[in-house]
Amino acid sequence: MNLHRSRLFCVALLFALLARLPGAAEETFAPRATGLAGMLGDRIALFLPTDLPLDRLPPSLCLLDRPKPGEAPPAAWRVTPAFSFSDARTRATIPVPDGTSLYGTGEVTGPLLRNGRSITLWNTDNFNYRDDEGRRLYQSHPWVLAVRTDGTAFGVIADTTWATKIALDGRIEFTSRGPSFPVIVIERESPQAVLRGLAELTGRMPLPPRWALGYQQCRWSYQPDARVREIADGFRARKIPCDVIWMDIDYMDGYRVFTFSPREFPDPKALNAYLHARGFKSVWMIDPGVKAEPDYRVYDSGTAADVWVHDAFGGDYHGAVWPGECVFPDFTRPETRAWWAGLYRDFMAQGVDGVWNDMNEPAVFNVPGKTMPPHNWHRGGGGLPAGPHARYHNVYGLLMVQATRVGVAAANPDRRPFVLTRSNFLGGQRYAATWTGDNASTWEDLKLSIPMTLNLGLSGQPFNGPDLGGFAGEATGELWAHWVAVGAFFPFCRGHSDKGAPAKEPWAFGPEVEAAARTALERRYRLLPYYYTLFRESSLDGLPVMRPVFFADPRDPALRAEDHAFLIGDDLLVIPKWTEQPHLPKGLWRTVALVGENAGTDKFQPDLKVRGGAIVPLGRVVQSTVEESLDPLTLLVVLDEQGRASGRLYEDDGDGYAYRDGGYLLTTYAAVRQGDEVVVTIAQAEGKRPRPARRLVIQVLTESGTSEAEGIDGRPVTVRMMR
Ligand code: NBV
Repeated sequence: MNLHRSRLFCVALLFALLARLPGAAEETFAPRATGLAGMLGDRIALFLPTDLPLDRLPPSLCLLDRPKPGEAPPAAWRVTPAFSFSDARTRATIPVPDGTSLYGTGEVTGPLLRNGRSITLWNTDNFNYRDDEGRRLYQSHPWVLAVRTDGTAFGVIADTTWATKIALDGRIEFTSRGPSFPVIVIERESPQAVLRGLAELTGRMPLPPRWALGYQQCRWSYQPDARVREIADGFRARKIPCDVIWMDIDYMDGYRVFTFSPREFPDPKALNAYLHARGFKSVWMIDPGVKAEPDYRVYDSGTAADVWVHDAFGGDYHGAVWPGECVFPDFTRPETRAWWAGLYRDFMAQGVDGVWNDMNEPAVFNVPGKTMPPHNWHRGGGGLPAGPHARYHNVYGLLMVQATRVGVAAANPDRRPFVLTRSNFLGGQRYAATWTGDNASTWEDLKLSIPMTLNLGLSGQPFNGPDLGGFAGEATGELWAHWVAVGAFFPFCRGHSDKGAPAKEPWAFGPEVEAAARTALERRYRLLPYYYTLFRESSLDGLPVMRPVFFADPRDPALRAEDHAFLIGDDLLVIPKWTEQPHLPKGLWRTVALVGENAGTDKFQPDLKVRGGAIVPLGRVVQSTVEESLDPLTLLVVLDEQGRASGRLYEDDGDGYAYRDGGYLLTTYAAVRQGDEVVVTIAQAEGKRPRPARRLVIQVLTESGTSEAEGIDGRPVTVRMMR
């Protein structure tokens, strides 16, 4: 009874607060002193307002560990937040020196440089990025990366899950609808070092299976199963590389999650076996909304385990999604997460390779705000306090994919899970990859997809990308070809389409576009050894795979706002065909051709350049990552001014966990010019995996062309340079 009354009181209070908040005019904020300030690690400081003592700190959903502040920040500490409070909003303001460039803030739309922008953190099912022009999307990252004019940088986390506005006009300001929150500042010598700090605090992306780096084909409406087979066969018949076919909601029985349509997908195991036999993997969608229908096993078992989110009055909340009236798992409860994880056992046993969690903002049809009411009630547990949906809304997706990942991992303990999520929160890279939701087949969204992907990477989420070709609407062949040509370089590389839209498979637009797609994807497949090496590094240091060009020289002001050209790792520069006067890093960069293309004359393919001083490992063109691609292994060498270069190649089983016990091979190759020759040797090798007996092809790119030699991997190879 008491519990019920206190809940009603909370809800009433919440209503009162929420009623005052939307569109509130300028208010005066009462300043609050900083209470505790203490160091959390190497140049990382925690700041708390006076009304938030350390022992009252709520558990953090983005941080790996509960903060344990040590000594006070040094006297010379440069970035200190000012806390204030007014009208039930809490605020932290962080001064920013003139000329500082601001980034991060997650996946929202807009240019790479976030200065002058205002962003709302309130996860929203935002079809076509229509609400607020996409300044509020499916995920929340209360995080800003700031790069000063001298190239030094700092990053700020506002550790709150409540609806929050980030204002970036001349200062960084987080204004939250929730209670006081901690602020964490990372102060380091470069943006890269700040991102390493972010990973120290919030964790890294676990190494994905190698197949997840291949091209992936999706469409809402691949049904029945025969259509899925036809699409898969279409790739192999046309020799367009592809690793994964995706199953959208169409496979379910009346959109009931964890079921298969008896009419259209009667034998998912056989379908998966068909795909596997042809070198494909399959990823299948699971939404959070569970049809509220007695005798449906998921509903019955969830009801028996008492897992559903409650409404303000303590009953199960009901809302409409695809299957009709649904209930929603309360993922704040450990019991719910365990129940949810358990559902994947039988599901994965059908031969499912990966899981796609959609609609997990959570999206609800025909209600204001397109989500459940803010006064719904989550019961928490395991250290998470009970609280209203307003508190847990932004982490609903994160908690869902945390449970999904556990379930997928437990179902196949010898395989690395692959989970894709639409909704997530800062730190969510620990559980799932992501994509940028329902974009449109427009030039505007193609261009936007680059800064969006980059800023997600600068917010700790390296494994992401847009729907290539655009989800909604009709794509012209021209647009689709340009999109796949540049999209072949995104970390997550998947073509997708809305149900009602005309076909968007690579062959849907005629021979010219099909050929462009083949070239684009063959380029990606040749580069997969380089990508896999970068993914492995990212799983250790948290740096993005796709990087803004200013990473090449954080002191060069000209690079700070480049929206179109980007880097893959440190060594590969991608310059989309359609970009005008891009700002490119200085120094030596040489154009490369990977599959005989001529980016200078090609209509679609971006210009690709390799950094002077780099060695980039390449594989053969294969149709999927199931095929062996590293015999021969090709090393692309571009010498620096001193006639030297080096680069790394990471190899392991491509799946499973043997790599954790040393079952990998990390080779550092080095090249040195000696007179008319370049000698390539192994400078360092690490790991217990034996070096495969294989051929090595060395290609040294110079101003006057490419000099080539062949040898055996593990032995020095000498290349005679052309005169
Ligand atoms: O499941 C259907 C779609 C899916 O294809 C898309 O990728 C998601 O972002 N889903 C949204 C639900 C309906 C969108 C209109």
